[in-house]
Amino acid sequence: MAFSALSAVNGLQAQIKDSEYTARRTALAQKVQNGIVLALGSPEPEEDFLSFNQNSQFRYLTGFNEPDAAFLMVVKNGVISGTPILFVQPSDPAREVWTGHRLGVPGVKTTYGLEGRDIAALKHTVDSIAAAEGESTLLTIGNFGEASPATRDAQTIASLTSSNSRLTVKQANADLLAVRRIKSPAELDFIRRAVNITVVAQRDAMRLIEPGMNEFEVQALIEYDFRRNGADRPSFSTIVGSGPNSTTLHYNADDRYIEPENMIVMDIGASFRGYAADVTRTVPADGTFSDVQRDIYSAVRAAQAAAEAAAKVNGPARALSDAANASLDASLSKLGLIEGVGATYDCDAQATRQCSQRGLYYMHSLGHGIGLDVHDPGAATNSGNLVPGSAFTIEPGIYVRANLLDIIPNTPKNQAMIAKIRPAVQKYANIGVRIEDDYIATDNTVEWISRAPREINEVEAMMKEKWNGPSPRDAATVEAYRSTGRRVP
Ligand SMILES: [Mn+2]
Repeated sequence: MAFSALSAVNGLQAQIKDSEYTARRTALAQKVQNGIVLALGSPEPEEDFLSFNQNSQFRYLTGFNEPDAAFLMVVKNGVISGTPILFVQPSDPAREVWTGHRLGVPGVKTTYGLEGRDIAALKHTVDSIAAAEGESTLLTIGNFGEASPATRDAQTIASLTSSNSRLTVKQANADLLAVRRIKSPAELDFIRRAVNITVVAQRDAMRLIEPGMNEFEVQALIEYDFRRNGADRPSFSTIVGSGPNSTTLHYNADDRYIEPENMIVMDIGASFRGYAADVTRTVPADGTFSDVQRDIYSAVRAAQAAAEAAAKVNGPARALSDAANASLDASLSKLGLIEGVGATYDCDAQATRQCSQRGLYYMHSLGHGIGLDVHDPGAATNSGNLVPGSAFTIEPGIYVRANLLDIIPNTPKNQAMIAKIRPAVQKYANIGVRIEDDYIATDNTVEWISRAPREINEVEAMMKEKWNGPSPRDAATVEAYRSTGRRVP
């Protein structure tokens, strides 16, 4: 696969246009065919100290960023019937002293071109539309976690339908997720912005890091870079994991003092206008890879390069995982961490199942889609094809946990394996490496868009640069922020 040259991101689309929101709703209508679609926005956070974030499904469908909203449209034979309705909180100047501006019902028409109604009228509206249309299927989009107690959204749907026994409720989350798989040019621009900001933070973190520093100092710089460049927030909890913490996949306590011999995994992502980046770099605390660090790092980087080489537009995403797995098997075997290519172990104490020995060190999948969610629907690196408009990560890793040999089921086969791999596990203990990059499939190429240093010599050179304050703000990014409305005035 040929990666295209670093793309200039200048022809920025200022925002996602009304016509694109209409196209998204039209695509959903086509998918569901018939029914009343009801999407629930996120509630005002109950804890005072949390910021409001609209859920991705509602944001995708409406672009509306206030709490306690709902969206309703009637679909007949795959076509939207009438004008969709956006239910919002009323504008109340006295209350807005506390909450800030609310668009209010009249603003819905002028800002969104939808019919606006007070959220208090939701139940009445559902009942009357169901009666008038003779429609009996309510297609719901929201947070319907199956865990008990029922989520707020599930309770809302239950109360909406409690007095209307003719209404059958069907979840339509999956239908909307399917529509979200392929990103529009405007969405890809937002993703690029988020990625560019994240790359700046990775570079600055490499310049800053030195032994004796705490993980939270690195986290603070990363998140400072995010916000000062216009990111909304981190798109997930910033992971800065040093030494043993580098082997914990979702470590985010970020409060350990960094020692000279540590590897440091930095798995970070900015969110820009709602769109997520997800970029991981792993660096040696003292700025120079030791031999053991180099062994593991090179194995991970080789697996990533193998996956990249297998990435073809419209080609199967599975090919990427296959290539990475083959590369990791060869490397792990050479390092003595597994008994050989394709070797297995008993993954339960009854020895009923065999698992790849590779999985002792690499226990996650190769990648995932990125978009409004950091784990977004889309042709990721384990299923489907890399169709144009796919945005995804490739992120192999090797994590040698110090206690690995103590947590493997105790069977004869495993004991034999442990005897063979113990020296290598001890040699590489507490080294965790993940390298994660972001990619976009265009019409004719798969483009690498997260160009932070990643070869060993590049990382070492970046870490030798003297820390001299954060990188200057990028003029194009500032302009992108200025020209990108939040739609809600
Ligand atoms: Mn990721």
